[in-house]
Amino acid sequence: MTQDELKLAVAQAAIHYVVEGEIVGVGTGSTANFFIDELAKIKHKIKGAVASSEATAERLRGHGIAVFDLNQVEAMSVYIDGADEITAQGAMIKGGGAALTREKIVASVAKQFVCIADGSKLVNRLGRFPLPVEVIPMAQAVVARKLSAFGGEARLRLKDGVPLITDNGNYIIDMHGMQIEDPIALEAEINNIVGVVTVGLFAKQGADVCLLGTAEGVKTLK
Ligand code: ABF
Repeated sequence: MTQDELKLAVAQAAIHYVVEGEIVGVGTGSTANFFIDELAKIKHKIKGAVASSEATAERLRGHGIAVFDLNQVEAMSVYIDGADEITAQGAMIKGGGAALTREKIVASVAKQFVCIADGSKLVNRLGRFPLPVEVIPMAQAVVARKLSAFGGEARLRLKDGVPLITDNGNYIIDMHGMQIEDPIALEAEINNIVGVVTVGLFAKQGADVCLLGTAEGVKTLK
């Protein structure tokens, strides 16, 4: 199976977690895009969605799915999103798509986080994928110096030769070469640095369920 076929398979499996008549939280990225396209097929059964990025909102609206502002939504049964890396315990690195802050906010409202990922995302230890950190632009240099103390190399993410700007108007620093032994502790430490908006470690509140696409079919890790 190709990677896209694996992504489609987990997107289809995730539809079973959508609760009829409710609002569903929707992530960002190529796997989430497969999910959005599947969600469109049952759009008459849901009230709508909350999007974790402008790109996701646009794709949802393109399918005629109502997109709600999170401030209008008090509760959500499920948030469905991809990941850049995930452990069997459900800790994740996210933010390769630069949407980590909104992803973490929407996920925090949902009762259940369902991660959809092809098998290549499953790791024993997080850190091979560069760890994204969203920062306030004026704090970029000082935050980068402080992040370097954790052992990796801090690199400002660029797009077309200039700093990438997130949906929130901030920068992303990617930490290369991290050895993440204790994701929950590191998440708290990095979030405590002044100037950091969000770190792309989702460990304190990780995935409750991971639907993993493999050659043998979709595996459910809980
Ligand atoms: C989002 O999309 C991100 O948090 C993660 O960075 C990325 C995964 O993208 P893809 O599904 O394209 O691999 O969920």
